[in-house]
Amino acid sequence: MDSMGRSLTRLLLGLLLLWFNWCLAVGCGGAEEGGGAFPVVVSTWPFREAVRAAWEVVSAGDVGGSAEDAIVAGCSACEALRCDGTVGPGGSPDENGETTLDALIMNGASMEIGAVAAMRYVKDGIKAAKLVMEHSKHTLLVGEKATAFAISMGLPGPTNLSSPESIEKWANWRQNNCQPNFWKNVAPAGNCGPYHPISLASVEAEDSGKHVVEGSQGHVCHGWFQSDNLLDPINSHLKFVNRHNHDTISMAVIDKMGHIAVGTSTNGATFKIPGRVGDGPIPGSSSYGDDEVGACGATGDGDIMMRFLPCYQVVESMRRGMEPQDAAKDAILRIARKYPDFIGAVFAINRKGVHAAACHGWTFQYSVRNSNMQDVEVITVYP
Ligand code: SD4
Repeated sequence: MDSMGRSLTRLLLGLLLLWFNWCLAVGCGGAEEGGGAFPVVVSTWPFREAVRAAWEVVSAGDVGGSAEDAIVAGCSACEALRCDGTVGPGGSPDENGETTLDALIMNGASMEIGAVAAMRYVKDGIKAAKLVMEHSKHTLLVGEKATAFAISMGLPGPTNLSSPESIEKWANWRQNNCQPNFWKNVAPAGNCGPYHPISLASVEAEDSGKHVVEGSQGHVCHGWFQSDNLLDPINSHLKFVNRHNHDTISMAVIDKMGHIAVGTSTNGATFKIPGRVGDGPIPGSSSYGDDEVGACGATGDGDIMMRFLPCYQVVESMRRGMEPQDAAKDAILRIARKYPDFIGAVFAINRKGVHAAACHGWTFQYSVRNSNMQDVEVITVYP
């Protein structure tokens, strides 16, 4: 065999090996329902433009772009469009009227993560997160220090992240005596503060009073306690956790090589206490992925959800053999058992591309695009 023949043989053997590895990674035994059509992009909510932007990157050419680049393209599109007013600049003002950003990106091969939390004055949340992952050995940077890092690495800023809409929303809330809000066990109630803690003993005494009244008068006292935000912090909180003030984009991409990346971007919860960090930049809470298993994205009440790391749970359940549907339901149930009133959702996708979702307290929608589809498809999930 001449040297050209030997090179050709080596090339063919190399290609065979690549194909074999890919089969090991994603399976070549035919598509399962909803699976096997790579690349694939999944995102929370009907964020069609974001999914299209990610799809364009990951489906381009023979090899396609990387899963990480697709995540950045998709989440950046949502930030630029200010999806639902809850992603990117111009939404979810905190108690001071300021918008801050939480974002995370994860590489499912190396398990590297970059994240920024409560980042001020920079509008590119997901790009800042990717800079943390690629140019530092850290995982999470916060506040103004995250801002300084992002600007030093070339992102535009400092920029005012407020919009006329966010300022108007905040002004209305101030006019409404800063109600509802995220405080509990503080005085003065029904007011803008400054707040001071009230002793838990006195709350317990009030609570036992409540039970006595309930015992003697049925539910007559219910309305009275609902209006008292000191004694009913959970209900007062729920009044303003809904689709349009509490939302996020979490996205998972499996590229043509079967490599997985995930990302999340959000401006968090409206009227949060300044300094609050949601689940968005918390690894395993808002999103998580592992090339060997699959990925997960979450949305909802981050203050509750981050206590359970639902996306870590989903991926680890799938690693132990659960189907995406069961893993998603299980993660949501684990939270609902402790917080029956919580609002949230997760989607799950395994490495074969089979996807599912589960939700609690609201109707959830997620978006999918794979090579079997002509365009993004939106799937509705009921609690
Ligand atoms: C948070 N989970 O900050 C985020 C944002 C959100 O649906 O609302 N997600 O709580």
